[in-house]
Amino acid sequence: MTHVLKLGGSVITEKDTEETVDTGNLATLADAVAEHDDLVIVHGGGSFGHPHASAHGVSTEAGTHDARGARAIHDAMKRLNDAVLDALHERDVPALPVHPLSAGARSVAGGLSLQTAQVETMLAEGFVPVLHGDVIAHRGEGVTIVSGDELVVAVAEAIDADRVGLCSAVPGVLDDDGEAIPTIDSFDAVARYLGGSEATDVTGGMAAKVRELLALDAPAFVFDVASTRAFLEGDDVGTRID
Ligand code: IP8
Repeated sequence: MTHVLKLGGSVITEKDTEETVDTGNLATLADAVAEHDDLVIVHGGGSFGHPHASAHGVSTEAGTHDARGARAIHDAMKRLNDAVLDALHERDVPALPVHPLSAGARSVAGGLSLQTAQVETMLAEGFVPVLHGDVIAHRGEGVTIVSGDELVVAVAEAIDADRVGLCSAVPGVLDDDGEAIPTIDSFDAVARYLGGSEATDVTGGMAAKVRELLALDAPAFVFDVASTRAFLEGDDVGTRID
């Protein structure tokens, strides 16, 4: 059973303090991951990628030709990726980094093409690939941001993943009473609950996540840190999107 697991940026970083890892959450997640194999991890930007992206005016659609700015965003994401890899290696997880800037591009229309032969080969050889939201070359725009959620969808499709999980700061997609909606099978049915994200988030918050996950063949789940172990054990947790 192949899982793709996204570690949300707001989970593994302290979103309001720049470039600060939430070491407690990262340790809990790394402990859960250490008990499983056949897994691809993708992580978001949190207080590493997003402040740099907004400082340089870069989003998934608005690009820059400023190489220094692009590098500042990419380097911040590599620092967070290193922290994730360190936590995994401390627990003997055979994790390897995959940097999307060097593995893909966007067309003029914004469509993402991502090489995944390295991810497939790493998995086949028993490694755990760890991708991250990044800057990516974008025809006509310079570079734009590729979100962890887009990467999750692209990788899950390419490797034909069985299940996709998004570990987020909340226990699922929440309704107006703050309860996790058990299942979502259409965007319109839940659009009224999908507001914006509070901290700096250049990639669109929960609405963009739900749209992307609905487009996937594999079932996707949105849940919190406490449910990650159960997700990896095959349980339905949080909100199921399919
Ligand atoms: O946190 C965005 O990834 P996300 C990464 O998954 C950057 O939206 C570089 C801002």
